[in-house]
Amino acid sequence: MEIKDKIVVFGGNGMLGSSVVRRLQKQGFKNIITVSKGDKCNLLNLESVNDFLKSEKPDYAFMVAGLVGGIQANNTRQADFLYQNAVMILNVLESLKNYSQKTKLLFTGSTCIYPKENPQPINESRFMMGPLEETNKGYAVAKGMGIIGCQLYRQQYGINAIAAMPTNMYGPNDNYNLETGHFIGALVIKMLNAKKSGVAPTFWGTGKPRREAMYVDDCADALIFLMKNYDKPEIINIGTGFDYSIKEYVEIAKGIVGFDGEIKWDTTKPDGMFEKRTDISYLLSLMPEYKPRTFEQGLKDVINIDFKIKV
Ligand code: GFB
Repeated sequence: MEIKDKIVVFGGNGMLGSSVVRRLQKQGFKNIITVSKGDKCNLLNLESVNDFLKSEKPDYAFMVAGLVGGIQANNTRQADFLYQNAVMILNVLESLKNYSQKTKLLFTGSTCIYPKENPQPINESRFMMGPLEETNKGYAVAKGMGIIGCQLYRQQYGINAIAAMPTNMYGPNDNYNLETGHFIGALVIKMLNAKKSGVAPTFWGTGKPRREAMYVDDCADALIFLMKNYDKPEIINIGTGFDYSIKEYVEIAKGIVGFDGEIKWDTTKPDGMFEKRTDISYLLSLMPEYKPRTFEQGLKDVINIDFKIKV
């Protein structure tokens, strides 16, 4: 990747996309075009994607756009998550084939594509090896199809498409909507509110499921590394390698925010997958310097950046 190369970031306004842009800029890249919902091109429309790629012909494209959300958004809008995520990646692949075959594409899957149950940590070989978690079936099928799409467009048309499997993320520019967002974003808001009001926050489920939590900039750095250095069809996990239970995250956040009151649990809400810790040995074998930050550090960073509060 040369500094002058043209780089498109589909989904450039989202949490991950904006982080990719930030980290690319930090490395000196200047020729970056961000595409987000409602501007430049509509990823749900093939003609629109064709027009865009025909005129831009980027050297590199990060496909991190998608309809995303936490467990409740996924669970209640399964058809939308299936349709939109499937169509977006298929349009990008088909359009690259039609008009920009030299573009290198990096597509992000997700660790929730792996089967509901796995030996821990989850190795890349688990892809398509079992039944999916019901709460995010639509999203997982669409993202899994995107991965197969990358492999097949490479095989048939020689498109250099690679696919990474990021774990759960949080960080600057997260979705802080308590209904549609992910757990860590909700944890930050609920804890800051509890500290301010003294009212007991309510979390979802039993608190027993285990999750990784990756600071988004750590993921973006790994994605940029892979864009520069990885050219294979095999998927590659990007995680932290360590996880905590939801209850443990709540305890850590209580300590960092300085709230020591009661916590309530709404067990009518789903738990989702029990655990999904990633095996990151493949990534580490290529990028030994990869060192995701601790959750404690990341939580302090995001509260500081997004809420201007020093904790
Ligand atoms: O992050 P999250 O929404 O998604 O939920 P998933 C993680 C866990 O946190 C679940 C619990 O066990 C929730 O029940 N939880 C506790 C809460 N309190 C809350 C809360 O206030 N808000 C939320 N959101 N969760 C997603 C998939 O699954 O993982 C997506 O649905 C995506 O497809 C993403 O792939 C990475 O980790 O369960």
